[in-house]
Amino acid sequence: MALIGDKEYYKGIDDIKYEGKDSDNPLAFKYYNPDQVVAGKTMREHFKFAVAYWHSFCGTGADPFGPGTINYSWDQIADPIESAKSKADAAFEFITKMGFDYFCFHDYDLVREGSTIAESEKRLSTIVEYLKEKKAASGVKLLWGTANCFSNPRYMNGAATNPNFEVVARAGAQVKMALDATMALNGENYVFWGGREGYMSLLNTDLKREVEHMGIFLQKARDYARAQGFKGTFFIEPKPAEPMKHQYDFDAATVVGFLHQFGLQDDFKINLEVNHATLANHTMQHEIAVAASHGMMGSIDANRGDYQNGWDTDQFPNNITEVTEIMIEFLKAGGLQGGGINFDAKIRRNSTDLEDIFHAHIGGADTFARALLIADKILTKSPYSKMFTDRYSSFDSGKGKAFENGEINFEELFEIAKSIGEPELISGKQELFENIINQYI
Ligand code: XUL
Ligand code: CO
Repeated sequence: MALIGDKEYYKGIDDIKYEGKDSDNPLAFKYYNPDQVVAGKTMREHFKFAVAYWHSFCGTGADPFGPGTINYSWDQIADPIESAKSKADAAFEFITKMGFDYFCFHDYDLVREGSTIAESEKRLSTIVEYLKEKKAASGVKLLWGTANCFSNPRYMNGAATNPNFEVVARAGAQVKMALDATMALNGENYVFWGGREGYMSLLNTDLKREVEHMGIFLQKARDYARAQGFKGTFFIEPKPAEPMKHQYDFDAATVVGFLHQFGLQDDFKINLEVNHATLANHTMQHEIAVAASHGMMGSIDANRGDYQNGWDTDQFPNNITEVTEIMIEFLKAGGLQGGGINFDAKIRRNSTDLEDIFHAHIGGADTFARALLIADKILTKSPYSKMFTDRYSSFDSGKGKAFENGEINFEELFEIAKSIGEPELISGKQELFENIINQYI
């Protein structure tokens, strides 16, 4: 067997560097220049790009119609710890070559689950010790950890929302171990994505009771981690459906309400994923604006969906117009609270060359970088910001201001309306707004 730790996995591919937009080198950044300052911060600080362990080192391209097309050498290693270490070596080599600072994981992306809780715990703590060394040697950090409480058949009826308490307890044990791993690796945040927290049929589902169980579960998880000294932020990642017909964390607005209902609003923020927004019939811009309006814009899972179908294709971002509009909301929100840009995206099943995973991440990072540059120009150099604020200028003084301050009652509104007569029509100028975006692209 090859010497674990000494092997080069992505042979022939050097560190990816910024070469500028005129470079024809497919293995170079054209726009992502980590140290370039835009809107007061370096690109590296704005984005905190992270690689998703599950897609880039576990995903084989298998789909319901056929097996995977990518063979990872570490999957051939029978011993779970040796396999996990080999995978970690590859992961850290890749992240370092990309020049990114972060990774994200599910517990059993790191190491195969054991046949008992005790065995899983032992495996996790062994690989966590190894990852500590890898982190120290490379400077790569953990953006967030999470627990995969959706793949194992035991979770087929849900994890925290399972109608069987035994499964809820099992999920609690798993989340405890994932929290322990995240804390041991100095994870900056912890994510809850309610993979099977939802239902297939209301005929057999007590929705109110299940949502309450989820609220209590999250309170207890928070209390445990805080008692252990975890200072990071918890994120909920909304998704409206898939794998369940209906998922409880439907979208940002639903999650905001849920967090307030269970007193979680001070510890939790939202991790928004582009493709999940699409599936909820929202734009990502809408989701960011909703989360930001509640001070909960925590982190982003970057990808894109396919607008002709209705499932989670997790493609790498490449749509400049879409991401520019996302970056406008991102900058207006003052960036992310604690999180970063995690590429929760996978290469296509027929992308089978070693370098394809590099092209994918380069394209994703360049799309965000280019969109950030454009959005910053739009907000600071174009007429956009003035047009935007001018739309609301009637609330900046006089009676409008008094209304905004809550100082005008309904009788007074009635009198004001009578004295004004019919309000004039003021154009929303949508086409001009859209033209400005295109002009700056
Ligand atoms: C699934 C998804 C997950 C979460 C983490 O759609 O996005 O990978 O990001 O569990
Ligand atoms: Co995600």
